[in-house]
Amino acid sequence: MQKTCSKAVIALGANLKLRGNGPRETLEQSIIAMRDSGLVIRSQSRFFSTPCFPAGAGPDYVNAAISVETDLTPDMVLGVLHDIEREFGRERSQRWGMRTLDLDLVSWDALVLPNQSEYDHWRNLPASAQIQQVPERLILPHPRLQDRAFVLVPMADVDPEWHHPVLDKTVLDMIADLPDEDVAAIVPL
Ligand code: A4P
Ligand code: MG
Repeated sequence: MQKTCSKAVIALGANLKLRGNGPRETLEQSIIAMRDSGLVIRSQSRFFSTPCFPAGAGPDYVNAAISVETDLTPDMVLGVLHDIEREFGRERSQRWGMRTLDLDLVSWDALVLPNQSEYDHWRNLPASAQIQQVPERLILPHPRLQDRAFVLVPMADVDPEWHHPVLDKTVLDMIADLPDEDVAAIVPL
């Protein structure tokens, strides 16, 4: 029987220079590193300039998304992403702090991890607690996905019809739920 691959979306973001390269070059190089690590890249979004969240906390970001196919497990892919973040100079000093490279695993088919109740806990965490509490385990889908135009707009380039297994909405539905000004602020480079 033929082995079926999983399909996942990875969100990329950076707002600091690294070794003389701007954020866009860093994101481009990280995509090559992900490919070299064995992820099969099905499609790649445009690059977008996005205002820093929280507002005023640093320079604008460059964000993008890729859709990948893989035989690896979700935890193995997260390990690959962490290795590449390290290779590209990421230091985890502050939650939501400035970064040379952030790679988040956003979706994995219709998988909810580690289970629905823990996913609900992270998704419903009040904003004040989000900056202090960091999950120790992989949470899927990414619990802030639906709030973030800088994730959803690039994701719409690579997997617009992906269906959120808990919220029962597609990527395009989640974008339509965001304030118009949040979406308009995500500008293709
Ligand atoms: N973790 C659990 N689930 C996941 C997942 N699905 N993907 C764990 C990635 N990591 C996951 O992540 C913290 C811990 O969550 C890790 O140990 C990981 O194993 P992190 O990447 O170290 O921390 P973070 O990036 O600060 O947190 P998070 O939740 O990824 O934050 P966001 O939502 O990515 O915010 N503004 C603009 N314009 N563009 C951006 O890209 N990014 C952020 C980071 C803030 N502001 C931004 C942007
Ligand atoms: Mg992250």
